[in-house]
Amino acid sequence: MKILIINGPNLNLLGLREPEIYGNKNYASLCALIDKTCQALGIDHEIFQSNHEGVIVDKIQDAYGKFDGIVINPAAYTHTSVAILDALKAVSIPTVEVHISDINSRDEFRKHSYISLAAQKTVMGLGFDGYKVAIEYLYGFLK
Ligand code: CA2
Repeated sequence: MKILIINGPNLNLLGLREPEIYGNKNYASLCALIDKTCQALGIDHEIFQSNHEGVIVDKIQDAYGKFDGIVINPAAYTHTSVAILDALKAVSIPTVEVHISDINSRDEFRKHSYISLAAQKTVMGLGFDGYKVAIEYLYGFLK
């Protein structure tokens, strides 16, 4: 089993600001948690981060035939990107959406997710542990 973990814009800056929302750990420690979770389950994985919508679309297209599942935190593109939604629908790879914060209890504009329309499940509000929950769910779904 091989899964792709995609992180969207500014997530590489985790730990720098807004610790009350995203915690005080940095992106490297998020990647370490993902590595540890995948290793424990015997999952082959790749972590990918980009600040660019088209680059994320290209990565999803390129995942076709190479990955069995996707975990994605599209960050701000969650609320704007029909292009990422369409790419996920086009490749039809089982996908779990994850958010560190609870997007339903923040700004009004964060309550809508285009990505949810292509996701098997959305995990939110669990901090970094949400990635663990998302990977474990995807593992159970694909197994
Ligand atoms: O809660 C999440 O995981 C989000 O996807 C994070 C996005 C936000 O736009 C979504 O509405 C919810 C923001 C990621 C940027 O994170 C920061 C990193 C460093 C400093 C401040 C924010």
